[in-house]
Amino acid sequence: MKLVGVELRTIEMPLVTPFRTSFGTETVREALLVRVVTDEGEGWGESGTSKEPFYSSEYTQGAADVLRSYLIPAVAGVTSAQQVGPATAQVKGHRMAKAALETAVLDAELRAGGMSFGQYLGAVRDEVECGVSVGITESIPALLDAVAAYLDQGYRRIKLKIEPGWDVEPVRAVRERFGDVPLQVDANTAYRLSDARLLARLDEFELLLLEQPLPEDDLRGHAELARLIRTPICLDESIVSARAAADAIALGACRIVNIKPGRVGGYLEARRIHDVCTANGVPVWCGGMLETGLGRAANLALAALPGFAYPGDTSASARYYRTDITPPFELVDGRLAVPTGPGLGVAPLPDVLDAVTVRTEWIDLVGSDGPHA
Ligand code: OSB
Ligand code: MG
Repeated sequence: MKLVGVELRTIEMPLVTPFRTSFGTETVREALLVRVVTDEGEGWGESGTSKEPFYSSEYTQGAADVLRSYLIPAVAGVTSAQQVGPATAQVKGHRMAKAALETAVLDAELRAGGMSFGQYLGAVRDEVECGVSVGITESIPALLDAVAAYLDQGYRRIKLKIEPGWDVEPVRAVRERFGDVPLQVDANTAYRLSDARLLARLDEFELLLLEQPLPEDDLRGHAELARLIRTPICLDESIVSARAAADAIALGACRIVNIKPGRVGGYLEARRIHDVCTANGVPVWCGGMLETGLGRAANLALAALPGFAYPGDTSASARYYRTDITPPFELVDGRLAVPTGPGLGVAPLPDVLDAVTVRTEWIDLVGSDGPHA
C-alpha cells in the first residue's frame, strides 16, 4: 500500500445538549477528519480534539497544523499503520493528531485486506455495554431528569461530571433517586490533594470509580490520595502511553484505567495499554471524546477486547448528534454492536458530511517518499 495524499477536513457538529465539565462548556464540536488516499483505496480517522485546548494541550486547529506541517509529510513513505508511530516519533506529543492519522492509515490497510478493526485489535465480543457521561447541569432537578432519560434509554452505567461545589450533593441525589445503579464520577483534574477529606465524603456512595481528580502530571498525588479514600481511582488525562500506565500502576496511582485512543496516540498504543493493564490485573474501560460515528466505530472495536471490564463512554449517536455523519449507532438493550465490515466498518454519508464541513484541504504525497528521500 502506497499513500497518494491526505485530506484534512474540519467539521462543526452541534451537540444535542451542551456538555459542561469542570474545564468548560461545549455546544458545538469542532472535529477534524483525516482521509488517507492510497493506491488501494481510502481510509478515515477522527481527531479527538475539541475547538479549545482545555481537556488537554491539543486542539482541533493545532492538530490540523501539526498534521499538515509535520506528521503527514513524515508518513509519505509508509506502507502500513504499524509504521506511522515510528515515522512520526520525532514529533513530540500531539498524540490526538497522530492517532487520527494512524487510524486513517489503518482503516485503509484493513479495508484493502478485508479485515475489521475488531478482528485486527483482538475483539472477543460482538457487542459492548454502554454507559453515558452526564455533564454538569444548572440544578439537581435538571440532573435527575437527564439521568432518568438516559436510564430509560437503557444505559447501563451513569458517569457524572463533578467539580468543587458540584460533587457530594448531586451524587447523593442520584443515589437517592435511582438506588444502586452503576455510578461513577469524573473530575477532569478539578481537585487538589488538599481536597482529600472532601473527596472521601464520596466513599459512602459506593461509586465504581473516581476519574482523574488531580492534575494530569500528578501521579504521586493520586497515589497519596488513593491512601486517603476508599473509592477506586481511575486515571484518564494522566495515561498518555503504555509507559505512563505501567508507572501509574507501579506507583499505586490508580486501580482502573480509562483508555482513549486519541489521548494515547492511536489504537496500537491503546491496545498496548490494554495489555499492560490486563497483565497487572487492572481493569480498563473505553472513554470517549464526543466522537462522531467514525471515531465511535473504532472505539467500539477496542471496547470489545477482553480487558474492558466496565461499560464505556461509548454512547449511541443520538446522545451527541441529531444527525451523525455515519449511519447512526443505536442502543439495543444498553449495548452497541461492534462493526463487522472491513476497516472501521462505517464511512461518512457524503451529503451529511458536506453539510457539516467548514474547511477542506488536500496534502499531496505523490512524488515524495518521505522526509529523508
Ligand atoms: O474526561 O472523559 C472525559 C468528553 C470530552 C472530553 C473529556 C471527557 C469527555 C467525556 C464524554 O466524559 C465522553 C463521551 O461520551 O464521548
Ligand atoms: Mg475523563
